[in-house]
Amino acid sequence: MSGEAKLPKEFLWGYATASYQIEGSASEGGRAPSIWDAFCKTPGKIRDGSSGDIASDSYRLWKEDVVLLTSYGVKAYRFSLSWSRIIPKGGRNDPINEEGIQFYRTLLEELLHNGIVPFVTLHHWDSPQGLHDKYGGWLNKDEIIEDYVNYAKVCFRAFGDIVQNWITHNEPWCVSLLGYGSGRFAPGHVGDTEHWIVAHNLLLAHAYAVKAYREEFKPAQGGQIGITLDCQWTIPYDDSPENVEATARALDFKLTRFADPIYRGQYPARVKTIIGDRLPEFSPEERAIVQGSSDFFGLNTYTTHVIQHDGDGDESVGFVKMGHTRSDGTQLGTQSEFDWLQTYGPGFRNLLNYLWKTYQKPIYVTENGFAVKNENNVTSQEAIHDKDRAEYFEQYTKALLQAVTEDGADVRGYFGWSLLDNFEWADGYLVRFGVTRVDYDTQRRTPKDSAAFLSKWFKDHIHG
Ligand code: PNW
Repeated sequence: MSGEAKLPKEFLWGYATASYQIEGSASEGGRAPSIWDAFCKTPGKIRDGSSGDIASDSYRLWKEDVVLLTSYGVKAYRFSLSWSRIIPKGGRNDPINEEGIQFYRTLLEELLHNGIVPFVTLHHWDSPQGLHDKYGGWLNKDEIIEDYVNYAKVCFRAFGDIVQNWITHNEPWCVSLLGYGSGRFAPGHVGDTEHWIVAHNLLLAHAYAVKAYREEFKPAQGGQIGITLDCQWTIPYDDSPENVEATARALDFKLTRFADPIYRGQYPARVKTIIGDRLPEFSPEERAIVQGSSDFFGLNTYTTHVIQHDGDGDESVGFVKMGHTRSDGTQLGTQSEFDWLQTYGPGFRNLLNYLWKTYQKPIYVTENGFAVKNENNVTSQEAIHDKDRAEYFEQYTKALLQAVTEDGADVRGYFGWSLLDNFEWADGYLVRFGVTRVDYDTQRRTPKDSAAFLSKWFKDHIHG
């Protein structure tokens, strides 16, 4: 492969997972329920009526998962901690569950032993049900900030000597909008006011946890800490002024509303104008703590959306219609199992460039992946030949390489979503994102073709 452009030697690649989606053993080892355990028990919320009670059984099979990661040749692994495994009731005066600490400590040591760099997410949606019952969870600003910061500090203390990469929250947009706006995710609230409050409180909790890390732990531990935001690239349906404006608005309502406070200290003007006084304000002290509170840009991205203005549409996304159909009637790319996801590599390249130019922070792509259409309805033997997923990764790695080596974007890592088929939230086990097939009857893991593609691609495209 000599002569061909390559990623720098230090570039990290691997896979991402999340505690509630893979661990199972929901009532084992001292763990107490999270808001997702409760949500799954509400009839009608999960499409196949399932839950994460067993999931991909990784609480028991974690060692097999590390063997799998090693066999794939990854350099890094992103996973999340279950807050209610570590502090079952969740609060700052509640007891710590040593068994939970031990579980993650052992996993971390095994990863390091195999030369795999851990990226640890503190909050990937499974906040303790105890705090939700006690004071309304993310809606209660003062309480949740204190309890979240306490939880974060427990983790920095327990693992910070061997963890150098921390992520505070995964996708505050999903937590707030889907949890407290559309109600599609836990805890299932519906409305147009709460989700702005929750988003604001997530930003503050993140910022105060980062402050605590930087002041109390970083001097000795020396790691980095940041947040992961989700964003899809947006392109206008046509060049009409209203669709061009709608495209900028779509980005503001998805991304800038989180990224601008964090990297620039303020909410975007377009969002303020539309949401008015339902958008909470930062006090000067809070603003100062939120601004500059991420050492890197953690990015989850899956697709590109074609945007049209939609005056009567959904306020929460900025009155836009999102799709994949261009004005000439063609589709952007290959359709996945999800309506919202089609393959479109060039959008990924544009997004990386946009983020690097706009925020000037090193980027880690903390999730990127594809759900092959109908993969759940075929046999394991058929599913492992996941051509559409491998082609997706082929396009996205190409875009990544171009963004880094041709355009100069500072991207330092890439995590495919996901290591394993797992519990896909409101879609239960019906939608699969894994590069590894999981047979849920036996929990047997079988590598898919896409895993082989990524292993080889990164082997060939990182400087030795
Ligand atoms: C991300 N949407 O979630 C999450 O971080 C993962 O836990 C999840 O499994 C993965 O993407 C695949 O869905 C999303 O509706 C959930 O646009 C919903 C959306 C996007 C991302």
